[in-house]
Amino acid sequence: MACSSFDKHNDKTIDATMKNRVASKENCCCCIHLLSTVNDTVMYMESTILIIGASGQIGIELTMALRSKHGNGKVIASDIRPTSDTALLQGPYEILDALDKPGILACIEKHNVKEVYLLAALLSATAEKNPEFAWRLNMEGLFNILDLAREKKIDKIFWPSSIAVFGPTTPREMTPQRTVMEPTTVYGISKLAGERWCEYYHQRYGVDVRSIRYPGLIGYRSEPGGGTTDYAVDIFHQAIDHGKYTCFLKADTKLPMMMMEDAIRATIAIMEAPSASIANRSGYNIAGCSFTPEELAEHIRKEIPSFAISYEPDFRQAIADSWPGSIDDSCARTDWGWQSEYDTALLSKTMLQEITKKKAEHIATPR
Ligand code: AKB
Repeated sequence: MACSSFDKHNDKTIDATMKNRVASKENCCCCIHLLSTVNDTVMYMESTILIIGASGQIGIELTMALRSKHGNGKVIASDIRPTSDTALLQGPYEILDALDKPGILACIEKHNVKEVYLLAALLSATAEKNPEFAWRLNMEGLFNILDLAREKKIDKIFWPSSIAVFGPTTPREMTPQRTVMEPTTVYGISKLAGERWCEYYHQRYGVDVRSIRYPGLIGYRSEPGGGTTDYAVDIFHQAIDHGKYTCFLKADTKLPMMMMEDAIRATIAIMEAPSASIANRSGYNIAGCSFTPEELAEHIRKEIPSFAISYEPDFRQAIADSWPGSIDDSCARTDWGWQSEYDTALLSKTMLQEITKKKAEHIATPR
């Protein structure tokens, strides 16, 4: 929702005080208008939010959520390739490479962007196949945005971290916010380094950057892309389509997971929290639920009794084995009021219901 004074300004009638305050930037309680004069007429442009990597698993849902909150025109979705996704095309869509700083700056200036959600990254499994590029994308992409904030081109950044910052020497259960962190994957190393840089840019340059250590994210609207936790989305599609699933992790591999609705709520909540309440400028632990493939299969059997699961662990098993089984998120709860809503039973039920509904709609309206 735009701030109430926006309506006042919306008809382009700017009062005398406003006119006197003409400068390049105007702070208007919760939104910022870019002001300039053309032939003595004050022009303004409402500030916008930019999502880089909007076509990914989180990006699509975050774009939808932020657009329904602020309006379609206020949220610029962007990704490296054109999209045919109708949700992303409800508002502005830009082709943007996270590694192209001049391109990002041009987009920021064009749309008067003040907040950036940087989601473009290679996830754990894909990153292991191309470590050099993963390191480059995950780190250079972050520096581009941190530097734009340091240069005062933008005011606020969201950057996702992950449970991958932890490693085999980390306490596995109820992993604390601050603990031993020796990640063994290139993705985890890039996220841990990124967290330290976020903290550094905040301490040294006052950059307002906020971050969450996402667990595995489970959603029905968008596909995951290249993570170790992806099985927990695919399993629902295979259960509905074929009644069986072959899992690339072992039956007893417990990992922290979270329903996408919870993850989006957490992301928006941390970004809306007063700056003073964000005591931690690296990444916050947040917990949803934890389960093993076998436990998830049991939940699926409550709806599809004949569902069968088999196990063929691959290289992703070693990644999963290096990660925690459950997370202590008390700092996020205390600092900005985080509270998850989905346990494994509700997650499983919602996934089965919504995917079934989506598939039925797709059959009813073939493209
Ligand atoms: C992955 O599996 O790589 C991601 C993550 C836990 O960050 N879902």
